[in-house]
Amino acid sequence: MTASLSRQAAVVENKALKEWVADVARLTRPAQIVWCDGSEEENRRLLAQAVSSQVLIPLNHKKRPGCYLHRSHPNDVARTEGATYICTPTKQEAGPTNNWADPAQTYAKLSKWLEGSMAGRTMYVVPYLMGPVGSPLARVGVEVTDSLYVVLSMRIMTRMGAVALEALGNSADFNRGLHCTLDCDPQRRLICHFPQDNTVWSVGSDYGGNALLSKKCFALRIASYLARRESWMAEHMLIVGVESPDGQVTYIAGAFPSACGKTNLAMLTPPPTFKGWKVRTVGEDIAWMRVGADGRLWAINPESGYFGVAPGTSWRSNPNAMKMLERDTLFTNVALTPDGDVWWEGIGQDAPEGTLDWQGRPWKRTSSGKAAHPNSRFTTPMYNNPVLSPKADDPEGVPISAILFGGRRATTVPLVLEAFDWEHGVYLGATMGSETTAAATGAVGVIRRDPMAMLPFCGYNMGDYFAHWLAMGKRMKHPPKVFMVNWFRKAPDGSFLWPGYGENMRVLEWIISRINGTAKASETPVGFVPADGALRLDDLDIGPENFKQAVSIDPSDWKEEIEEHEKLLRRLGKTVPQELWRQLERLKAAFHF
Ligand code: OXD
Ligand code: MN
Repeated sequence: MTASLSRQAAVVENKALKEWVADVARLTRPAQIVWCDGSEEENRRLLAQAVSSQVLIPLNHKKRPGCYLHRSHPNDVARTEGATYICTPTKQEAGPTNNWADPAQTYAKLSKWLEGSMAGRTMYVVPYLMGPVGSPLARVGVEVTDSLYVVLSMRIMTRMGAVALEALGNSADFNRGLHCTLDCDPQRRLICHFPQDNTVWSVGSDYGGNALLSKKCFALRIASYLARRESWMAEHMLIVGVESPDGQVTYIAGAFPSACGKTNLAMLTPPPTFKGWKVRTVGEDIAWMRVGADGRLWAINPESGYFGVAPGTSWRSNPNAMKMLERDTLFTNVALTPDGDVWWEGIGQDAPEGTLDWQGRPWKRTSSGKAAHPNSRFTTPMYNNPVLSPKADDPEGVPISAILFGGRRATTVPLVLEAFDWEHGVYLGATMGSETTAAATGAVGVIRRDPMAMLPFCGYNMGDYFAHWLAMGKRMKHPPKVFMVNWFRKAPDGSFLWPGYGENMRVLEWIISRINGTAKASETPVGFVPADGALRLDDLDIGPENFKQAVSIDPSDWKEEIEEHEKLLRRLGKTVPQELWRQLERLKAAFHF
């Protein structure tokens, strides 16, 4: 270790942190240790290093100031759920939806892989704060990593450096994240969580969700475990504030599986006919929520940046995102145009001649493959978002009036559906299904049950998670109303029945009117749907027939759907709360099945 670097470490006074970092260094044996302070100067230095070591390609700084392109290893382009483990003392604690491994054996196995793994390389220590400074929900994590890409991404995604050390003080209560890229070999790739130790060890991948340990690993898998123990919630949810023309703001949280439009909904631009309405983003991926003294559910976004899916983002689908991406953004696995700009499928114009694909190979419109990887991403500070909510940095967070559950379903699930009450809402979330996307490795377009969009992210037994949701409902005097939404329903000819994107404002307006008790609904066996004429369709290019289909409940589809619900509850086993079985029976009886 050089003298200057040891001086940096010396200013860190937290004994538990220093000891842990020393332990990791003894195991991985780096040539040097760099403690990150989160300063501008440090960022400039690390960016220059990333460019000279070809971790980042600078983009055209006239067109996109402060923007860079990163190309990941072609075998490392998405979260790898098969290599993701929950390591609890018993398999039962992890439950049937998680891969499980014994903690002691896993530490031993990974320690062998990690022995001397950073020899000749730099080990970065990245302290970070999840949540606004001073929030009762905020928590500290420290990620030790050998990846410059991870450090630069963590600086965008979290409040990183001195601010985190200050929040930590002398406490030993921080998430211990150890990340090592190793040789990026899928055979030696494991993302292991030790909830009892508030620890994550991730090796063999440099991809976002596997390697930015603040995100899925800490803020969801580990935090969901801590949240149950401490009576709060860590959820895969966006948070938006919707302001009506009279200035009333309603906060809504929404759980959607990966790559199902959370970022677009969180930054929605209302259509022209919704004059005076504003949608502002508090968060677009993760919500931490607690019951406030007023008996309502209060939410913060623990992150400070967005790691969003690039393909499909355009001036039409998400103009706010396009503005946000004009500067200070790291792009991963998008295509590169000859003038040093980025391109992806669905960006709204054709790729110019001479475009290179996500692996740097010449690409033509007639090429068989995609230019940008379907899971290519942008990493950008939330402060770039032109519609960022002024509450995004508020330590108290925002009070949630509605929770949405949304999947990607071509059939069965209506455009919007209101649950009868909290318990019924928990049932709808618990049994929701969605078509798989490119966000994780594996087949795309297959319907899988993804309870509360947390299937890949719940750090403990799913049945116990449902019980926690029910218990949280009992703790709230004013629980949010629960809705199911589906922007992706299709007509028999395969076309979408609903235009989606900004037009989803119409659904949000109906939801807000239901909260305020002013909108009409029709009761169906599965919940309330908008009554005829209750959801505004003015200036919209879809016929009333399409809309009718989009909100219809087809008993034969629901017969199959309910069979899938039942299979899921059986598979989850004895931890599933009786309340959910009761809901299933009620649903069957309502349909006379
Ligand atoms: C994400 C995901 O990156 O859910 O947010 O995969
Ligand atoms: Mn996500």
